[in-house]
Amino acid sequence: MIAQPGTGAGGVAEAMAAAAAEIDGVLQNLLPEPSGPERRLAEAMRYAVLAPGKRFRPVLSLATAELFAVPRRSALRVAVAVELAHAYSLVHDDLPCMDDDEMRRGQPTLHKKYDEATAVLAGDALLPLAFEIIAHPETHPDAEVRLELMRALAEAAGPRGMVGGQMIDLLVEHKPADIGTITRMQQLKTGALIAFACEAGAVLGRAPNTARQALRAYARDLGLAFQIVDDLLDVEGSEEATGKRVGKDAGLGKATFVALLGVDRARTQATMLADQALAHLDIFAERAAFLRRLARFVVQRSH
Ligand code: GRG
Repeated sequence: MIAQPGTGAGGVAEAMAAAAAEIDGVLQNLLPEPSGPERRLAEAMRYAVLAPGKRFRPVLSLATAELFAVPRRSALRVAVAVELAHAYSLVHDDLPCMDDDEMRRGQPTLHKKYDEATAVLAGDALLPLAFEIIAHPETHPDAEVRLELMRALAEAAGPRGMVGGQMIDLLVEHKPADIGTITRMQQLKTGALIAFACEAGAVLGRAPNTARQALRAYARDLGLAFQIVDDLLDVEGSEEATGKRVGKDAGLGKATFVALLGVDRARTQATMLADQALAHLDIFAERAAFLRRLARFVVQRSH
């Protein structure tokens, strides 16, 4: 179990840390061991993935899987696949041809620590590893369930997901963009993988359609709130807390929720979205207590 319903609001950080430790244990086992002439690749993959991230997306997968009594081993494999896909996107997002960042998760970005070609290859290797893990029978005995997970992850990562969102992101740098464009960009770039993370638990548990739709709606609102807070942290946060450079959006003249709405309205909007996310969990009653705490964590977080 991630957290008992009785855990107070302050318990969310501890519950997330405990789940993150479990996720990291599985990541350690499933990432390739550095050996042979290609050992540099495995070292680079481990450097990027095992760095101290929040593990927010895999924690979401574990929490939704718990709603449907999915065996922990299955849920952890999918959770790890989600984190690998996320880590790949961060490695590529940081490259000089993208955001050109020097710090991530409190340490030099992968291309700074190693080199650009190694960072490209490590990112390239992380995404197929995610699919390889899902495709393995240990993830779920039913091949149709595994196939559905693979299709959904492909959609979340591809042109109708993260990569599509990244394309819009690059196009709106130094250009005015309206709230509709920014919302679409964030739904693809950030929202799609968060939606996959939430729905994956329901797919593993062969949940009824109503439950899946509720989780999709929760994830949609949560993903947008998460991104707005990410934009706010770029303005109000510190490099120490976030582990990455701050103030870069304004420096680039980038259209973000904060640039368009201002800090106060952006915060109000994030809180409203988190409240909306909670409303979608009503059908799960007390069983969704931890998912509710995660929604509150999203708007209260400082990193
Ligand atoms: C496919 C070439 C190519 C690039 C992919 C999609 C993409 C580029 C990058 C998206 C990565 C990114 C910066 C998304 C914004 C979402 C976001 C807030 C990321 C940071 O997530 P956290 O805060 O990070 O969960 P940690 O380090 O805690 O995991």
